[in-house]
Amino acid sequence: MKNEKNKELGLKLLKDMYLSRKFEEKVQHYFSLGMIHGTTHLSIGEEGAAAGTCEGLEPQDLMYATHRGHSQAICKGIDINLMMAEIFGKVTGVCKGKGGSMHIADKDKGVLGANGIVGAALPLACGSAFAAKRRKEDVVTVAFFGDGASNEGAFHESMNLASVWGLPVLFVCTNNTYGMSTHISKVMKDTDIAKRAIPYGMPAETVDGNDAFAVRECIKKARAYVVANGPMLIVENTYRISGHSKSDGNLYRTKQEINEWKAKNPIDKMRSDLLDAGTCTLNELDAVDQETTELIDKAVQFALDSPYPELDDVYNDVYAL
Ligand SMILES: Cc1ncc(C[n+]2csc(CCOP(=O)(O)OP(=O)(O)O)c2C)c(N)n1
Ligand SMILES: [Mg+2]
Repeated sequence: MKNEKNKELGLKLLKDMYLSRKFEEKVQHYFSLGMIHGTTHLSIGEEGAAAGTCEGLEPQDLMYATHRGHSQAICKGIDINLMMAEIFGKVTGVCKGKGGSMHIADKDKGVLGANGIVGAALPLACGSAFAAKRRKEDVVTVAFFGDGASNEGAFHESMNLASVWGLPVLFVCTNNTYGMSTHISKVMKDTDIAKRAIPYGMPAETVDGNDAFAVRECIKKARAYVVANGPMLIVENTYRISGHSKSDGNLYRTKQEINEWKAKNPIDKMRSDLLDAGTCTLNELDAVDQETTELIDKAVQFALDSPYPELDDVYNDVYAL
């Protein structure tokens, strides 16, 4: 791992993960002050999965994020100022402040939308992948979803359709082992989610979602397969350190479990991997830490300084009344 290329990639992955983490820490802070409305779902602890996946894609690729999609959208390249303003409901937001945390979208960056409906990314991804196939474009669509979503009908219908039609969809499961307060083992007889690809004649790969390098490598290979052959399922094993949503007493899991996963969190892992391999110095890693703190502070300031939309604007961009 000691060459320049890995250094550049490692620092990029680290930057993506720091931006995601610090963005969400600010969201949590301003939410607790009552300055952000609605609800939010944080992905603290899952940043390796988002960063590794997005870095394994090509810029023209498309994706649908989940309800826990801040890190997925940031890593795909949405401007953090515009995203922060969106979550604050400001007119400068990437969706003019009308979408908020669970409806972040930016077509120019290939983010076709986050979604509050669990599992909604999968059928939508079949649609954009169908379009890309018809147009013979070199474009893959990623459908992000959680372990819980893989128990839904939409998951199975989409896997079946994508497989039968040979659609260029990369089904990416962020397996954080919980659906709200329910542990995966209570709702799945066999918790090996990758096996769910077998009946659809689709290949699958399971990867350590806290190892951003490994995820990126896995996604790069999977992308090449998908463009040439059709859909594939990737299961990225990770852990949600943050609570499920705005209020979570963590009554369904132990402090010990959370602490064990905190110790394995993807940012610290990347830092120690880069240090141990001699790829980066401590100063280089700390510089990324510092730079991302400043970038997120600026994003917060941009959001705070931006105005709210005018009341007259409320019915604009509304497609169904
Ligand atoms: C169709 C649907 N059913 C239920 C919900 C309520 N809900 C919101 S998040 C969630 C858990 C989803 O678990 P998982 O897919 O593992 O994603 P995670 O929250 O762990 O990221 C549920 C059941 C919903 N939003 N949409
Ligand atoms: Mg889950």
